[in-house]
Amino acid sequence: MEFALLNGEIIERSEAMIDVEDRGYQFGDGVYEVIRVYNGKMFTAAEHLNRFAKSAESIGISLAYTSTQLTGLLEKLVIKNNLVTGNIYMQVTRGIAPRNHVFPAGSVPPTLVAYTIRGVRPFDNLKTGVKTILTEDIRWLRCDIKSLNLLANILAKQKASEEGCFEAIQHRGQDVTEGSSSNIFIVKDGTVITHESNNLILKGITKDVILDLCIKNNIPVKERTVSLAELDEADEVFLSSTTAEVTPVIEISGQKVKTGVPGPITKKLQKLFEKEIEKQCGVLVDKDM
Ligand code: PSZ
Repeated sequence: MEFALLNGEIIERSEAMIDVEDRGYQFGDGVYEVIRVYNGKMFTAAEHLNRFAKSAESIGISLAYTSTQLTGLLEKLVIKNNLVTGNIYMQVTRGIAPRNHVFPAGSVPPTLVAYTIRGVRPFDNLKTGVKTILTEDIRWLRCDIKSLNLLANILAKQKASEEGCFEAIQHRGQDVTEGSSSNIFIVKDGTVITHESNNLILKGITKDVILDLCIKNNIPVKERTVSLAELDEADEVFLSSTTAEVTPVIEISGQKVKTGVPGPITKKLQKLFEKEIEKQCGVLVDKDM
């Protein structure tokens, strides 16, 4: 039996029901997080819960739980569902109210939902890398909020999928921003470069782990805007996300990145990232690389 968390209570997932007038359903009026679980333990849980609280606060939703309380509830959910390797999906919306763009008057309680999804690490992609396309970034100017509104991201990802690619790399004019559900990095002359964390991208938890690993291991790293021309001429390109970890990008819009195989710095960061997982979650048994 699978369980879900609904407003602080762990119940059977099939019994977790949401009203049709939930503002998440009608307006996408809410925020979410995806947390990776390895060996039954949450990876970078504090960082995800901190970003969750920040996203909620930035749109005026107040969470009824502290990060410590939420951690406890999610740990309980992981145990109840016997989750070993997979993800926790969690979202909060502005709650249930008669349909109106204006926030509901009075104190409508937010709707908080979490459930788990089983899923092994993406070994094939990690090993051989992925193909990508380029697409104009048509999103709003608050991409730092992990909003439930994902239409532009979905359309970009669908376009990539239809072209046989894993991800769409978005750009605003000549500036590379991020993937539809990942952060983008290039390596040039030994330096790792990725977009600064501002309103134009999501401040990825995986991105921040990678930046930290670079600094600790004397790999030169810079956070600044990367142009399409620089992407074109990069020695290596990789993407990062909670589920994709450090995934090599071997092709962009039909053009190979260098010789079209994962580069040495990308592979080094994959190893360092694996060590970081093991530090937090214990030895990985299903290592394949
Ligand atoms: O399962 C999946 O496909 C996931 S889990 C997380 C994501 C995808 N994407 C997160 C994300 C994003 O949606 C955008 C627009 N930019 C960057 C990221 C990476 O953020 P982290 O590293 O926090 O997952």
